[in-house]
Amino acid sequence: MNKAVIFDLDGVIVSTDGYHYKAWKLLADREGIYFDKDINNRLRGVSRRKSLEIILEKSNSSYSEEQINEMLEYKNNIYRKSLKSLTRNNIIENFNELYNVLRTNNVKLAIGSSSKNTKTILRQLELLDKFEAIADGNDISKSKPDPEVFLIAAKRLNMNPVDCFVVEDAIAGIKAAKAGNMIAIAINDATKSALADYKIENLLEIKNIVLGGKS
Ligand code: B16
Ligand code: MG
Repeated sequence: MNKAVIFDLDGVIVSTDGYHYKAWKLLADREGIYFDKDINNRLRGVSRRKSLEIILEKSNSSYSEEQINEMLEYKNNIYRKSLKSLTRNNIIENFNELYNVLRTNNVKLAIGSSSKNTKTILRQLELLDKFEAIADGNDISKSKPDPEVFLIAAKRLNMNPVDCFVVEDAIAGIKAAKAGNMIAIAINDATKSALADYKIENLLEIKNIVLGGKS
């Protein structure tokens, strides 16, 4: 039976969370809005626009569409500057080994990320040509926990959702995988989700989950 693994990007293959935090914090400070790491944690897997809406919950002001767009651009420009320092050395430990084992066993591999910067990040990590399909923030109208991004990835792989494993670090991403009828593997923050089919500490555990005894 054909199997596929759809990887979330931020928090699974690379940790850009610190860069997101720094950029949102600069915006929040500029606007005089309280922002901390706990609020930042709620932005995991959530689209840029929805992330700003969460940050603005702490503000009493109302903002025009033009101001919102300016804030999104301000944050994204800062974030994109920090992405320039990413190299393949920033790939999360054990991902490359896992990737090679899955490829050797003919498992189809895709990316399912909310980020509109997915291709830039993959290029920096020298991983851009390494996946059979990429679905990202530019493809979707509904952000995780909606399953849209994973369903697009499965379709591009020509796979049935039930044969797809999704690897996620965000609770919203686990909800999205389950809403899409996929098998959800949780790492880091996502292990708090009761919906996860598997909870892992190390990416290499995925070898046994997907391949069983075979490796
Ligand atoms: P961008 P993922 C998500 O990536 C991040 O976890 C989330 O913090 C971010 O707001 C979102 O991408 C959008 O990113 O501003 O680059 O479009 O975890 O789905 O790979
Ligand atoms: Mg993530």
